[in-house]
Amino acid sequence: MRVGIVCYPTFGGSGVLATELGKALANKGHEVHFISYNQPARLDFFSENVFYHEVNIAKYPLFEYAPYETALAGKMVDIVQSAHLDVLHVHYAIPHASAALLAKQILAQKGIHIPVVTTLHGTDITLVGREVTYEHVVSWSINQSDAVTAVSNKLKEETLQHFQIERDIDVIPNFIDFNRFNKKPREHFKQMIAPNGEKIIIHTSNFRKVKRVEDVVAIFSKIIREIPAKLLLIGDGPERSHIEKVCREHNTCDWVTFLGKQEAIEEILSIGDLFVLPSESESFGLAALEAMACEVPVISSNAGGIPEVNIHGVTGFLSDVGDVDSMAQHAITLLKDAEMLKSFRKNALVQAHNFDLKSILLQYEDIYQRVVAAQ
Ligand code: GMT
Repeated sequence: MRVGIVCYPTFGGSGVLATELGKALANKGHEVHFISYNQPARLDFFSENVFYHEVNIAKYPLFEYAPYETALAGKMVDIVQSAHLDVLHVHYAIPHASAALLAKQILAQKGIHIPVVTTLHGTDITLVGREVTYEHVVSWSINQSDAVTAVSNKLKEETLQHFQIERDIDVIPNFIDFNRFNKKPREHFKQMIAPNGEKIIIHTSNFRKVKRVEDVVAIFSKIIREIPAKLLLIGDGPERSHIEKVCREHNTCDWVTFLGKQEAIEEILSIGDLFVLPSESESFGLAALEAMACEVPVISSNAGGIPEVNIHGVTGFLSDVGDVDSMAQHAITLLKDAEMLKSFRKNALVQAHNFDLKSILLQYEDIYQRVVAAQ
C-alpha cells in the first residue's frame, strides 16, 4: 500500500509515534511518504520505501501568519497525485486533519478519492482542541475523516465527552519496537553516571508545563534524603531554564544532569532504576512505555491514559497529579526493596509486550484496508 503520513516533525509523542509507524510500515514493504515542514526527528534511516516531502510556505509581506494549513493541503494534493497514494494518515487533529479533508475535497473534484485516517494523540483533544477557536474545526474534522483512532480508551472517552462526535472511534494504543527498545548491557555508562552505586532516576519530556518537571525535581529531592541517587533529565523545552534554576535552589545540581535532546534514549533508559512521569495530562505516556520496555518501573501520576500503561503496584505506582509526597514515598519503597524492584522490572517488560509494534501495526493496516475498500 502507498501511505502518506502527516505529522509534526518534533520530538513530541505524536511525531515520534507517526515516524516509528511509517518506518515499520516501510520495513513491511509498504511505500511511505512523510509530509511535514521539517524532517521528522526519528526519520534517521534510509529505506527505498521511505520518502520525505517538505512543506514550504511561500512568504509574502501581507502574511502576518504564514498559511501553513493551506500549504500543507496543497502539498497533500500534489503528493497523492504524483505518488498515487492509497491513504492519508494524519497525526494530530490540528491542523493536519482539516488540511487533509480540504485536500480530499480538491482531489475528489479531480476524480481521485483518497481516504483520510486521523489519529488523535492527546493535546489536540485535551488542551488545544478545546479552545473555542478550534473546537468546531476539530469536531468537524473528526466527523468527516474516513476513520479516526485514539491512542487510549481515556482519550476516546474525553473526545466523545468534549466534542460533538457522530461516529465511531477506534482505540489503537501507542506501540513499542522491541528491536530498538530493550535493556542493553551498559555497565560502563552506569559506572560513569553513578560511580558509587547510586540509583538512577530518569525523566524524559519536552519540558512543557503539562509535564510538571518541577515535580520530578521535588520528588528527587525527597528521594536523595534517604537513598543515594542521580537524576537524568532528557529533553528540552520551554520550562528547562526554570527547572535548572529550581535545581540550584534545591541544591541538587551535583546530582542532576540535564542531557538535552537525545536520539538514543534506549541507551540511557538501559541504566535506569526508575522512570518518573508526574504529568498533569497524558493521553497515553509513550515515554513511560519506552522506559518499561527497557525494564524500568514507572512512578507516575494517574492522569489520562497513564493507568492503561503503568499498572499500580505491578509495573510501578500511580498517584494523584501533584502529590509529590506520595510519588517520592513510592519511589523510596521500591528503591529500598531489591526484590520488589527486580519483580517490578520484570512486570514492566511483560506489560510493555502488550504494546508490541508487531501486533499494533496489524491494527493500523486493517484500518487502511477498511477505508480503502470503502472508497
Ligand atoms: O506529550 C507531549 O507533549 C507531546 C504530545 C504530542 O501531541 O505530540 O504527546 C501526546 O501524544 C503521545 C503519542 O500518542 C502520547 O503518548 C502522549 O501522552 C500525548 N501527550 C499528552 O497527552 C500531553
